[in-house]
Amino acid sequence: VGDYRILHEAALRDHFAGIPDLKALIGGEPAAWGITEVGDGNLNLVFIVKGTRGGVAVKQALPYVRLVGESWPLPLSRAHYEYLALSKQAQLAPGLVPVLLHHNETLALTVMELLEPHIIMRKGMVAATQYPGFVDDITTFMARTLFFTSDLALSAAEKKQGIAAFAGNHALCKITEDLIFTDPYRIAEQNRWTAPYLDGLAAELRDDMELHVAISRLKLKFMASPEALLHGDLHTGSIMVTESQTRVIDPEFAFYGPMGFDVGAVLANLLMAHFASAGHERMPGERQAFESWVLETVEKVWSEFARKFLDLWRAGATGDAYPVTLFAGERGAARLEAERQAYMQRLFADTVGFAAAKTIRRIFGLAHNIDFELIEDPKKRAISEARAVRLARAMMVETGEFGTIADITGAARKLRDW
Ligand code: SR1
Ligand code: MG
Repeated sequence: VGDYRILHEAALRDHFAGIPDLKALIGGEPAAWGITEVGDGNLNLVFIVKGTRGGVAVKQALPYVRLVGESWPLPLSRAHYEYLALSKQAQLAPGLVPVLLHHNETLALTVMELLEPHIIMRKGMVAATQYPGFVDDITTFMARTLFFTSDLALSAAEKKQGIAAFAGNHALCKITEDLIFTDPYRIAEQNRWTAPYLDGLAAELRDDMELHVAISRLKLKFMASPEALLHGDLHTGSIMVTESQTRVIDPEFAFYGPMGFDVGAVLANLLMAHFASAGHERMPGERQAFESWVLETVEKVWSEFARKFLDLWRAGATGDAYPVTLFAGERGAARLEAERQAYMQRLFADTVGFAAAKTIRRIFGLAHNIDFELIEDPKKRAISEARAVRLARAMMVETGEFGTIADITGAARKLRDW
């Protein structure tokens, strides 16, 4: 890997001291900079560097999975794909990703604006915080990044170049293929769940052939449907927020895949925050208010995403799919509009399935989320998790029963105990 080395605080200070632009941006003498490693994700090192003028966020890929250790090697090239994806997202959804300041390919290191006072959205939701600007921002991000990298907006040649540019990120895709689409449904060393309460449910998943067919169809769709450039890991731990701002971070899993995988990730993580809420200590009335806001947000995320995506399509379908010459005149316009609606219905069905897959992996797989993990009482945690799994199993196996987003939120409301 050439001159790659892991940069701990001292080495990072020396490295940045030699980069005039960064040195000026941070301000003051490098010896006086405050440097802290703050990474709590599963894969990388993350530092905050602060000086007299300002601060920056620094992400360095490790040659292995941080969560597991050196026994699980992982290519440094993921930093390249993350940088590429962030650059593309900045073009397509300006203001919704962090500003890129510096990238060093050899060190697998990227420097970005320090997002302050933003926090990881998942942490805010564990504290029952509502985010009024979230729906508008995340739906703009998804509609624009997905539409403008799809065959609806690109020529066939541009689209294939896009696919090729991200094709090397297959090791990150493999993590998803294993951890989301395979391991939770079989005995796998790294699986864990809230034992003993969920032992029975874990065994049921391993024996549920209809579920195995459904998850395998989703896996195939994930592997073989390069519809658009995905973020690839769009959970609420990859979103930083204030009450009025949203920034999408961490697209190291980016590749060309099925659009429903990103949209489903957002919906799944909102639904998990909803189910986890019952297990957290909340002020009187706070729980109802938060859970109601989350489900309204689920509804609006889908409806606003669909509206914005369709508006982009109606306004500027410059891609090679659906050639305009085939839909001339009033009859053609009407038929194309009906087809757009059918396209969104198929995308919704994919979204429902992927949302279910994203939920089950967080409860039975390797990587869990703090929405559930911070519920201290294991019995309460298991109750919240079991409700989420019950809905997810239905969404995955009986996807056709969930024709609208209200069918999902309606089912979630029925599982409440207030
Ligand atoms: C071993 S990596 C586990 C998970 O962390 C990332 O955030 C992705 O969600 C991945 O599946
Ligand atoms: Mg991440």
